[in-house]
Amino acid sequence: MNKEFKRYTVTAALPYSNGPVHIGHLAGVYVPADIYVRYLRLKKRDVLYICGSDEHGVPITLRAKKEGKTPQQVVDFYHEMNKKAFADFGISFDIYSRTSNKIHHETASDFFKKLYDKNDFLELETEQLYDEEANQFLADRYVTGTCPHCGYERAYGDQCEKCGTSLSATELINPVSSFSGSVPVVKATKHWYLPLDKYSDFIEDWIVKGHQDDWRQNVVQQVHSWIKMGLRPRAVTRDLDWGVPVPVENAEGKVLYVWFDAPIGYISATKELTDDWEKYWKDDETKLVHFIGKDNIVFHAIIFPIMLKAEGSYILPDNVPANSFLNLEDDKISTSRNWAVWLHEYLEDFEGKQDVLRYVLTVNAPESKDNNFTWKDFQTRNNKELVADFGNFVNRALVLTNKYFEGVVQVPGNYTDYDKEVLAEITKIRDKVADSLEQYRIREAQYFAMDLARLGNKYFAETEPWTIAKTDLERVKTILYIACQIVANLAVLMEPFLPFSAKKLRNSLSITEELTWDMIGRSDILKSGTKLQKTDLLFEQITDEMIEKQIERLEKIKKENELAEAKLTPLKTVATFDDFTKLDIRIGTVLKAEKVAKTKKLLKLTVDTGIDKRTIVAGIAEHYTPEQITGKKVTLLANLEPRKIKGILSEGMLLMAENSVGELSILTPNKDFENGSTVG
Ligand code: B3M
Ligand code: ZN
Repeated sequence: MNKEFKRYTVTAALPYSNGPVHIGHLAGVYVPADIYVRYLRLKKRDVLYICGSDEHGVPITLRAKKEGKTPQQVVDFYHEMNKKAFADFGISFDIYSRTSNKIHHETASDFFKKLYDKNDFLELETEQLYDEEANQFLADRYVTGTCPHCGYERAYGDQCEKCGTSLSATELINPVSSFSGSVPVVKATKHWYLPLDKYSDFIEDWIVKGHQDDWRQNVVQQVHSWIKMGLRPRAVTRDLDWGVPVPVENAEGKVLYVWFDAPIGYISATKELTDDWEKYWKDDETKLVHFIGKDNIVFHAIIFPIMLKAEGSYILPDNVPANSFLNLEDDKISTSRNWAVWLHEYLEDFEGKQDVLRYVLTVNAPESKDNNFTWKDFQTRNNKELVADFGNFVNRALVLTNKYFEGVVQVPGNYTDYDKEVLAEITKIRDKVADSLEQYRIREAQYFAMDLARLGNKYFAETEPWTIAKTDLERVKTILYIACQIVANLAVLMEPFLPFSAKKLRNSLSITEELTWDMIGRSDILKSGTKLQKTDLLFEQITDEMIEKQIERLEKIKKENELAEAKLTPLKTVATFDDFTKLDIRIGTVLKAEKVAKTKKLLKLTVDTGIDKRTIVAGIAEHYTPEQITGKKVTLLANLEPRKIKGILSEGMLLMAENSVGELSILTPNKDFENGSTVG
């Protein structure tokens, strides 16, 4: 664990290029990995940050089918879109490659071939689900059905998203083809299997015994439970026409399983980046780290390591920090339900505020359990922490230096004990941040880093340069010198977390030379005599209006989803014309309305029916206030047998419409008809 490494290969899960990326992606994988990598670069470590689009697999072909496009058109579109979104948020990949390119096809193909030639695969003919209408074998997401473990009715052929169990399509109860909607038949087909069972002891020794203390508990536990259930051979090929063709004879119409080729994508991307790629993958002195989401644990902690081990010349990951999921406003983020904050959309409304999102996502990073993003919290964190703590301190240091010393950093006088204490604190903060980062505790690291801004504020509160300036300008030189050093230290310390703001700070401080992590803590990062630049505020308030706009957008989506998901009430049995003519339906006007005491739902109405004025008790109090309904034209059933409700005699019934989510609406004629008009 304490081994010194010469270089680092850091990977972030390759997102499928079948849709845009959202805040859940950023929070779970790309921001934490980016923070870690930026820190390593500041430490002057040799590091590569590898990512790219995962462009194979059924999610892509399904999306293509839905959009009436070819798979290639789909991946081309989303690859560019996501590449740009990541760049816009400062995710500093050394390469953002893609698995549909040539170098990847060759690399994945060679990898398979090598294991094939060594006889590492089992070649098995098995019964698979087959769609006779579409002439297609149905693996993975081409088929849905009931999960044999938890009973969830929409489990996929490769995994149940409810209980997380990894499945094979033939285990599903009542399977249905996603292609044609038909019930599949079973048909024999040949595939190559990786015998995971042979590597069970290796995985157990390496992870469950070897990494139980330094890997995240969710990862170790998941691996452990897989081992306990017993690893089984797993097919690494599929009958599909989109993917890397299986590079052996008699394998027409077969491609590599997407989860076989995708992790090899990390290797091909490195190859594409540098001729020197082997030392990042095959040298024991390289630390390999996979940042992933929790649904990818088995692939990165069991299957890919077994592939690497079987191949024989590769290193294994030193850690696999897997995050849980981020919810949005207490609801699971979902692409199909449009329940997400899309990165490209965020930038339309919050231009230039990438760091605010990075910050808030890191504060709420789902490191040990699922976490939640709310717009209110986003606003509060920005206004209270970034603006009030961080921005305000920086602003005061710069503004006061401008005010008293024309923006020039002065030569400090003698330090007081308190000055020395404050300066010493910077190094301590740096080391705490580094310690957390080295252990992938990214949210804790950011919290510690913000301590430096808080330290700056405290320093001002204790020293009050604005008061002392009246009597002792010499002392103010020292105070502002120290304050500006803290700002300069923040420009380095915060760079991994808030790269855009760190850059702004460097500009404000006229820093042009390179700053490194180990310089943090020095009291002369910023030279005396430096002239500060005039700059804008580092962070701005986020207003209620901005937040309400976002909340309204989500409420609208929620409504649309509820309507789409709601079921209409089924039709009743036949009514004869005679049944209908018995009903005397009239137009009336509500003269008076009041709540019925001790009930939630009831209003007591006085209604002018044209014939008489009568009392009707109606169950509409949750939908109309007395004020809203008074004076309204309504439609009522006038000859309903009177009935006592809560001790009040109700003589008739208001006719109401009810929609699929249970909202009620009165029925008002769309011309101004007099009371007593008949309806029929
Ligand atoms: N594309 C799954 C996902 O986006 C997959 C990751 C591949 S990493 C090699 O969740
Ligand atoms: Zn399940």
